[in-house]
Order: sequence, then C-alpha cells, then structure tokens
Amino acid sequence: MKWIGNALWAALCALVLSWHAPSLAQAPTSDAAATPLQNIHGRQHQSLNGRWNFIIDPYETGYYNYRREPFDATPSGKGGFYDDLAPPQKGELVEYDFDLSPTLKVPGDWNSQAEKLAFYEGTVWMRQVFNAEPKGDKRYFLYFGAVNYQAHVYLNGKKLGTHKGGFTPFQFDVSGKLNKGRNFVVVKVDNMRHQDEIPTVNTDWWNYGGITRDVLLAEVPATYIADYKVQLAKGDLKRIEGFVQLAGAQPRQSVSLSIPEAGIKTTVKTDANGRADFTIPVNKLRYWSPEDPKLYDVEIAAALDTVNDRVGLRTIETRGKDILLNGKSIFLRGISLHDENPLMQGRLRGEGDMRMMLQWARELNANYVRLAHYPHSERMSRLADEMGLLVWAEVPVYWTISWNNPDTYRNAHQQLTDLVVRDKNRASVIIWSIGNETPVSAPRNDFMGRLADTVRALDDTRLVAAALEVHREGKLVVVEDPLADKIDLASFNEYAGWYWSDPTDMLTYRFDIKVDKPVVVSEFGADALGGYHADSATRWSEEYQELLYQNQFTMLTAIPGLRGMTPWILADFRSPRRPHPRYQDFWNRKGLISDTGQKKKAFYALKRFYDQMQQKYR
Ligand code: GCB
Repeated sequence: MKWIGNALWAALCALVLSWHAPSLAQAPTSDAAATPLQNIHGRQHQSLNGRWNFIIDPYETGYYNYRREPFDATPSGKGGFYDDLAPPQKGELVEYDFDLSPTLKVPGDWNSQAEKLAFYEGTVWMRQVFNAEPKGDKRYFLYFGAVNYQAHVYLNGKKLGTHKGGFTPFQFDVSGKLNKGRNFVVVKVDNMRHQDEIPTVNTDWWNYGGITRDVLLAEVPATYIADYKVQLAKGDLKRIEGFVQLAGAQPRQSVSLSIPEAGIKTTVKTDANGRADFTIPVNKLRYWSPEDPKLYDVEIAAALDTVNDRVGLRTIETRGKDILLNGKSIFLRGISLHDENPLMQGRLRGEGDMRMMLQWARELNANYVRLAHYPHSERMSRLADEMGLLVWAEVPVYWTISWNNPDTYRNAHQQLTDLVVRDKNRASVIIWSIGNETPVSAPRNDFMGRLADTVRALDDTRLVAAALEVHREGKLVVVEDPLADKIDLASFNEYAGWYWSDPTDMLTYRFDIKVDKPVVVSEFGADALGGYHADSATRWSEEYQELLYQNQFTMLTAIPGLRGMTPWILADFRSPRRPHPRYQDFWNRKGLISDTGQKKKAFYALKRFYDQMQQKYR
C-alpha cells in the first residue's frame, strides 16, 4: 500500500512538473549568495565546527526516491535525509537516524577519520545541531570554508542551495530562516569525480571528501561591509589603492579607513551600489617582504559595521627577466606543497598542521611556496603573510579538462574568481596560477586564455602564471606555449632524471625556453622512500633523489633568467595513482620529508642550494 501510494504520487509529479534531474555538469556552479563575506573570521560569528553526525549513502537513498526522483524537487520538498527528525513525521524514510549515527570532525576529510571511508567516493550526509538567538535587526550567513566536491545544504529541513567546487568558500543568506533555539543543518556531501568538473576525473592526489574547512554562522548589521581591498597599487610603492563594498538597505554611507601605525585615516563615500574606490598616497611604510613580514592593523568602519584586518603592503612586478618585490630583484627559493598532513594522512585540519608545513618550508630556507594544485585554506595564506612566505596560489585546472564544455569553463572561472576575491588582501600571494600541465590545443588555449584575462581583470596587482609543459627535441628541453603571451612567467614542470633520462644522463640536456620572461621552474623531482639507502643509480633510494636534485641545480642555474623554483614536493602525499607495493603503497614519494616526518637527503641538498642562492641575491 505504502509503495503503491508512493509510486502513484511520483508518477503524478513527473507528469505535472515534467521534471528532469539536471546533470551535474549542467547545474549552476552554485546558488549560494554571491560573494562570501571578506574576512569571515574577523566578523561576529558562531562556529558550527565540531562533531557532525554522518550517514554513508552510496546509492543516494536519502536524496532520490525509488524512482530516482530527488525528494527536494517534489512539491512538498519532504522525504530526504535532510527532513525533520521526529519519528511520526518521518513518513517513508525509516532508513535514517542521525541521532544514532556516528560522528566525524569538522573541519576534516572523512577518508582519514573512518576506515570504511578511506577509498570512498560518493555521498555522505552530515548533520550538526546548534542553538541560535537570531535578532531581528541583523543578517545571518551560513558559511562553508570548503566542501569537497558538491554540497546540497539544508537548514531545518529546507533547502538553502547547492555548491560545486571542493576548495573555495561559499555562503547562504539565512536571515529569517533561523529558529530561536534549536536548529539543524544537513549537508549532502558528494565527492564523486566527473569528467566535466574542475578538477576532472584524473589527478595525482587523494580525493578527500567532506566538510574540510570551517563552518560558521556569521552575524552582521542590516547594512554591512561585504568586501574590501587594501593593497598597494600596481608597481607603486607610494600609493594604496582599494575599495570598500557595502551591502544592505543603506548603501550610501561614509566609511572610514584607518591604518594608525602608518598615520593613515581617511573617509570615503559609498555610492548607490554601496561601493567606494579609494587611492591613498603614502610616504613612509615598512614594506612587507619575507625578511620583514610587516603587517599593519587596518580598520574599516561604516555606520553600523566595523571590520579589522592585518594587511601587508608590497609591490610585485616583472621587468625583463627579473621579478621585482618592492622594486628589488628577488630569487624565489620555493617548494611545492599539497593541503595534506603526511603524518595524519588527511587534509590539514587547522592552524597547527599549517604551521608545521610552513615551518618545514622555512627550515629549507625557502622564501616562497607553491600551494598546489587547488586553493588552500584562507588560514594558510594568512599564515604565509605572518611567516613571510611568498605564495603561488592555484586553481585545479589540471591535466585534461573538458575544454569545449561551457559549463566546465564557468566552473573554472568561478573557482578562480572565488580564490582571488578571498585572498586579494594577502601580501604573501604574489602569483595567481590558472592551471597545471594542460596540453596545448586550440580549445585549451582559448579556455586558459580567458582565465588569464579574468584574473587580470579581477586583480592587476599580482603576477599571472600557469605550470606549463615541456617537450623534448633530441637533447633540447623546449618550452613553447601560445599561452605564454598571456602570462607573466616562463614557468614549467620538468621531470629530467625521473620520467625521462636518469640522474646522470640528464646533464646532457639543455633548455630551449622560447618565452622571454622570468623563468620559474614550477616542478621537478623524484620519488624516494624515506630511509631506503642505496647507490645513486638505484631508483626509489634517497641517494637517487639527492643526485637528481644536485644535477637539477646544475642544469637549471645554466638557464639565463632563472628566478626561482618550487621542486616537487615538501612532503610525501597520498595518491591512488601510486600503488607500488614496496615503495609507494598509495603514496607519491617525491616528498623531501617522509610520511613519518623524516627529512630525506635531498631536503638538505635543497637547503644548501638555497643558502647559496640567498647569498647571491643579497
Ligand atoms: C606532475 C604534476 C603533479 C604530480 C607530479 C608527479 O607533473 O603536476 O601533480 O604529482 O607530476 O609526481 O608525477
């Protein structure tokens, strides 16, 4: 009886609504409220982090009825695992019970927290219960730092919307939707890979699922400071340039901006759209640099809303083959890293993990990190600001993207925009990277060319780059890419000595770089199992990796215009592509630090090299 009723009802709905499920690639990237609040942690907020109940749902039983129609597209919107919890109203769905379900820590990936989720890809439902005391004259935003990959978000049983993209923040306006007292938020998290998504199905990292970054409920006044930028103007050490953007019913206001330590206090008037652009001449400043990562306290105050931030001021530009930081040529002593704690085998969980990674980079005498291959956490860029590390920030336009699909482009465009919007006040971030090792073709050149234009239009004060590919012609390693015209660096990955040649023969190769820009080698490296010692001709040994690094230094320093590098990679990281039972066991072993935190020989070789480069560039 129950099933017949259900079937009839479903058929009727299908007829009346002629509903069809949009495929993932056709769906909009997000219907979350446009731009997340700038500097969310600096706002009045309540954290919804902590233990969330979870239900593993590989068949998406909590989302689709037995005719594979989504519950939340039915007229009542009822029936899914997001629905109200009291048993009498539960109707058909006797299958779930959040109260009895186990918990996962948020922020955190699920793979590292539950053995049965280690290799899992698919849907997991997550629920958090919280109390709220919403006030009538305030606005409320439910903010997610990152959910990998697709999120359907429900508040008190009602759908707020969806979001796609595993590494960028999003928020929903929940003003008027909060109960006084008990509330519950349910998220359907789906980390399934799809060809038309960003990234696509094929990568070389672990596809960690879950709510991997903070969840916050922010409270702001009715008219609030939505966004702002305070940075030096492009290439101008004497001028701060930026904007403030208000949102709400009173867009026209006087907004003050002060940087007390720099003797700056000014007032601007926002227009009918809530926007004011400003230019402030400055005389004497301590410019932000790795040697002196000076951050100024900045206060922005509108009628009802005040936001405080800590901002570094510096310029970055290229001139010929040079990269100029605050007008002075610099060598980027870098290292690549993933957002993963090798000791935990999971995503970085918070500031402690992040400090550990950046501290390791500092021990290498690095002044620069490549945060590969997707946006890392906002906290990471803030720590880099504090610790004096320059940053290459990237979006997961990686390998073989569906270049011809307009929805795929829209998604990449959105992820890049969200990254730039989020981190535009971070002095540490000097490079926006629009992708990694994307094979040259007309549709790819067009796709990535448009991304380059997008990022420049959003922020012309930083450099734009991509990790390009090389090809070999006899003994020449050639860098030639039509995209190079659109970007600021000759940046490329090359695996001499590992994927081709060997650590001795590689020295017989020469580079032919057909791009007249500063050369920054975005990757090179070799796998070595920490603690495995043999002669330098033996693959997987620390000695092999060390010799390869030494010979890379010889090859690379012969390149005129070499201005930096980020060898691959700081620490071993998990990858399903790396099953070798003896040496890998699902780890990419190109780390300079092993999964037990042991520094390999190449770590010290790179440190010695960086010590020398630092002397040279003093
Ligand atoms: C690359 C990729 C990086 C891989 C690395 C490798 O070129 O950019 O994501 O992990 O090579 O180890 O093969």
